[in-house]
Amino acid sequence: LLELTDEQLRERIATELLTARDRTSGLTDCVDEGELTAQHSRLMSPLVWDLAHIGNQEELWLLRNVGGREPMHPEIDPLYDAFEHPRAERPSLPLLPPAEARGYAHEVRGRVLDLLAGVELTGAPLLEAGFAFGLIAQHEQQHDETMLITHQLRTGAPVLSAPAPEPAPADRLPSEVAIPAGPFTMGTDTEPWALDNERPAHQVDLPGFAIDTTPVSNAAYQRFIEDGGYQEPRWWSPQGWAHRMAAKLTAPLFWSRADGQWLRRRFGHLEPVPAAEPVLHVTWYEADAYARWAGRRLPSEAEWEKAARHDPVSGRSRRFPWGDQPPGPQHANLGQRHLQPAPVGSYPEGASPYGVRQLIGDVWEWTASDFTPYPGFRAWPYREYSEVFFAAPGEQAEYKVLRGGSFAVAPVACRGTFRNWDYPIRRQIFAGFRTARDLDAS
Ligand code: AVJ
Ligand code: FE
Repeated sequence: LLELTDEQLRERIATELLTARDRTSGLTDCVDEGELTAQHSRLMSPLVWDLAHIGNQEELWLLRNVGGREPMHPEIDPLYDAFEHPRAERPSLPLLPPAEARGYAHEVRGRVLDLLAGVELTGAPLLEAGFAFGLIAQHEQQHDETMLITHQLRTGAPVLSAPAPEPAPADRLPSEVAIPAGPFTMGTDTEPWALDNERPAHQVDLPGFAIDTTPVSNAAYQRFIEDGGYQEPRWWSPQGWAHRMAAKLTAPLFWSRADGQWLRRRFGHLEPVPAAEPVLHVTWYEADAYARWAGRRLPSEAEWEKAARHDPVSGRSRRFPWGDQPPGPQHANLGQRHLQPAPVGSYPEGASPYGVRQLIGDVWEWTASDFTPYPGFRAWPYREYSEVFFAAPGEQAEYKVLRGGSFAVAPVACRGTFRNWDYPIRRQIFAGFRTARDLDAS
């Protein structure tokens, strides 16, 4: 982005906005009005809420804050403020009906494209390298992932389809990669569209560790199940065991057992659980228990980022595991090209300098870390993006960090520094994990 001419930057912004809107339409045009306004799970908003919220945030940040325009429909703002109404409440709000919600988002977009044609993309910090536009393209794509989660929770005949990923190459991979002790640069000052919680860049010195070459597969996870992993409190943290009992967890979400084999429901299709795919739809507690059972642990997010970005030859941190070039289909399973993760060992061209694979794309990876601010963090451009999710001083953190992005994450909303977070009990999200261990401890 920093090397683009002004005209190229405007084109890039327009393309990212269009890409996001195409995806939003694809996720909302395939179901009828009843399905758009229904709540498919208490954990999720009706799809029609996400649709108008996308338009409302775009109006707020681009038309009002950047463009100085008057509010279009000030009376609807509170309905689409995520902090005023928790998800469970949203279906009972007087939401814009589907046609109005679509019309509103469409009208905002038309005005935003007019604004983009005339606005200076520098000067004010909000406009530097088109940041506010990048924020809004990422925001829409994040809600597209949220809507895809709603689709996965919905029951009924399938409405989405996509080709399956290719089988993984047949090369033999070591199960883990050693990352020697030493400092690396975590976070960023230079990524133009990085969000506040990815900043600032800072040095972190880590002891040596080893990390799995690939995410944990369904086959490996089934061994944990078959070994009685869900029946053995010793593998679980106390909170994890309490949750496992209360929620009666016995397998990943969407799995069922029939005729001695594991099946899963995926976007309306019932199919055998593919052994070679990364495990998906597990809580942090299950990931943590699996790791202990395997004699290992979850990586910290600093370890994850060092494995993903540190180039031991140059000593610098890359934007992505494979280098600084934006993600292509040869690097990673991103952007909902597929509706599932690719088999473990896929994407050799996306490997990090240390040879770790599939760090970007496929499944969000739970890390051991709580969601906390980096030293020198400044909330930008609003406290509600990240800051309100950090624990208050002296309080126990509520959120765990996930890294890397899933098959449902768009390239614009994904990079080696990107941080996601959620409650450790969540598993409708597209989350899996990989494990690690201390190097010195054998
Ligand atoms: C970063 C994925 C946790 O969906 O709650 C969307 C992104 N922030 N609208 C979320 C977000 C405001 C956020 N996550
Ligand atoms: Fe939002």
